[in-house]
Amino acid sequence: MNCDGALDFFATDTGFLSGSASRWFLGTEDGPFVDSGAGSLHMTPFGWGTSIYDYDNDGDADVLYHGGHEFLQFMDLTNGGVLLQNTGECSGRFQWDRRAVPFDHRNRNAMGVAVGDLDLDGFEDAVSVASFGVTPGFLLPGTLFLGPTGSFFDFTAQLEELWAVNEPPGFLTYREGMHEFHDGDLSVEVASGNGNNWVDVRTLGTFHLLSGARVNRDGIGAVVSFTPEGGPTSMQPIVGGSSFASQDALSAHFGLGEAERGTVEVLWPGGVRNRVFDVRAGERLVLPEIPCDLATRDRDPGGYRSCVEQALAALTEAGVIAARDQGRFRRGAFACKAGEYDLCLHGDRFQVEAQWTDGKGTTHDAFVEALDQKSGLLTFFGDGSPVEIHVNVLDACRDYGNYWVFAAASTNVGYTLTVTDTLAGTSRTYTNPSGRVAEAITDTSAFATCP
Ligand SMILES: [Ca+2]
Ligand SMILES: [Ca+2]
Ligand SMILES: [Ca+2]
Ligand SMILES: [Ca+2]
Repeated sequence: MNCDGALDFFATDTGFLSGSASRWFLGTEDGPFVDSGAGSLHMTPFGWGTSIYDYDNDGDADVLYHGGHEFLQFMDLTNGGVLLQNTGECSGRFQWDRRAVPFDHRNRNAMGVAVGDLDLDGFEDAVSVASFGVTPGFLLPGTLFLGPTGSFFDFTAQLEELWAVNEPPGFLTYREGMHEFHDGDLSVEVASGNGNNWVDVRTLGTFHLLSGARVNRDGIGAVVSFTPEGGPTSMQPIVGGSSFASQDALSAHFGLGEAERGTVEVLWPGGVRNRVFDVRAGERLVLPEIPCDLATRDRDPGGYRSCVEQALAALTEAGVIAARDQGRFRRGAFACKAGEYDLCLHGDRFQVEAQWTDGKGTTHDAFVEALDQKSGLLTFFGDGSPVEIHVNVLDACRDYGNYWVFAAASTNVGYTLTVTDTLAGTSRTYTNPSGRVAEAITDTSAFATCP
């Protein structure tokens, strides 16, 4: 809910009647959840069915919930259907968007809630189901026991008396005739949308389709993350039985706000991660489990690459992905991931790294710093030490049909510089022996891998 990389949850409670509120709990990096309270709302109504989704497609998760309850003598009518909007961009602070649920559901004993994009317009719609309904008869103010609580919801609070102390004294009598019960019903609310962009990601586990795969076909248990260009990362778990007696649509739906594209990453049950770059606004992506762990890539690049290639061939053969889409999954699997020792150039395509050797013969990784899309600096000795190598990877495809590697090193330390075209899976290595003044590298035939 606050886009900090730790999953959070929303828990409903009996609200006005118990003095506690439905509220969200924020995950922390090392495990425990923090009760963040109800914030400036003070108090929120009781709830049953709850869905966490980005109803306004602005890039953060909002909360929709319904709830009613029969307490023998009276019935709780406090919750007319509540949409709590995550304010700003993933602030994790919520305000009540009263206009989002214009129909007053208070007389429906709504218990089930599910969301999904019913009309495929890119905005998720909401369905709720009530176990019964009641025509208001003898209404009591809901804050009678507690209030007013100072909450925005005070004025929605109502109770319906079902039984009353009547003649003869000491007996409860059902208030027959005061109100009328009717069967539960289904409510469908279709979002009217706004101008924000979205993507929709359907996870597809490939157990029994690919060797080494472990995940069920719906991808239940996976956590999908989306990072819009220039925006914070939001997460959505694929959950079976998403709320009370309900099931949300099984796709992960993300709002982009005004962003045009972003990166999807999925963490499958068991720990394997897959990525897809450049997912475009309005795209409905089917994301198959490619059971090759990115974490093994550095340790065993050849094994990792053949695992991915075999998986992509098998998925194409099985008709799960189109042959023309192999390239994007390949890119997601192999692309450079920037780090302290890994320099990414030309987006995430080229990876530059170096190892140097000290006077005792021990090798160390060089620190990297990007300058722009085509160049970067490498230092050997850590913070504040002089720049040892300046590297350029130049796109000379148009005129010479090649990517070029140019580098200048002002050192006589021994080093090995490796530049990899992650998309093509080919590397060039340049070595300087210890004690020799390094020569400039002007490799105009480095990668014949255009475009
Ligand atoms: Ca969080
Ligand atoms: Ca939102
Ligand atoms: Ca928001
Ligand atoms: Ca819709």
